[in-house]
Amino acid sequence: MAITDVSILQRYIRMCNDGWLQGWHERNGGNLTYRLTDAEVAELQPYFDETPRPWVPMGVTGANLAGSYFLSTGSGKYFRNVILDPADSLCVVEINEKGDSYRIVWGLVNGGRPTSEFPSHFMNHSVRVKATGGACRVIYHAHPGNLIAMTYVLPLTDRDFSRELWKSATECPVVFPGGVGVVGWMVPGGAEIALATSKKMEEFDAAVWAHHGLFVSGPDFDTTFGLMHTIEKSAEIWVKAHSVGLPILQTIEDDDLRAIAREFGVQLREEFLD
Ligand code: 2HA
Ligand code: ZN
Repeated sequence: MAITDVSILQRYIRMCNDGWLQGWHERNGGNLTYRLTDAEVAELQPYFDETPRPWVPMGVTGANLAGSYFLSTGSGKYFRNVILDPADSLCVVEINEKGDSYRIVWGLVNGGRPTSEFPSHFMNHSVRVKATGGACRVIYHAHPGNLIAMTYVLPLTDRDFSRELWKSATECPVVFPGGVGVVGWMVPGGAEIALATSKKMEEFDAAVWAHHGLFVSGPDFDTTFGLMHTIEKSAEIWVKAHSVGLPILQTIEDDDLRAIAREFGVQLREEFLD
């Protein structure tokens, strides 16, 4: 048996490849992290390096994640290549007892470090673990083109994006009744954008990065990939409807959104409705 036979790694690799097939990961775009369960760490442990690599400070602290282990894509690695050579593209990292540093315990066999967005992933995990009573395990960042296009023409507010996305496909208010948060344009890769994003993630399970992409969170790969997929599908419909050259004649009205919420038993963010 090889480490790539371990179920959690197989499912992680599949999600990377699914994102690639959707066209959300040009070049080295996007990144994925997964917080391993104790049982999964035990399954992977036999494959860990004899000597872990040195501790690396993250510039952010998540005390509630001290001692956790994460699967992460590597900085500069291409989602397209993950399925061909997981040990080159991916790593497992351990978080120290203060929750402010990581060390690589497996993977990135040809060198490298976890995703450049690891501080954002880590802080998002920290706040989502708190917000979901420990249920959140997956943070996923991608570059879906239609959603990015919307960030050039809509006001960059949580309310505007949530409303337009809810109204662009009937299932949206059911899939993300809390709406989406929006982070204005910032330099990616550091502690500053990590803190701004995690602030949104205290309230939302998805955060748009203006002119860049989307962060989503969830308890498992299906839900998290499904959230990315649903938001981008809605954005695709929005872009098509607004670029076809005909006036918008009808849409899902606010009372229709309320009716969906009633029928499906979800709580829409009331302050986003007229
Ligand atoms: O290159 O997506 O945000 C990875 C990224 C940076
Ligand atoms: Zn990105």
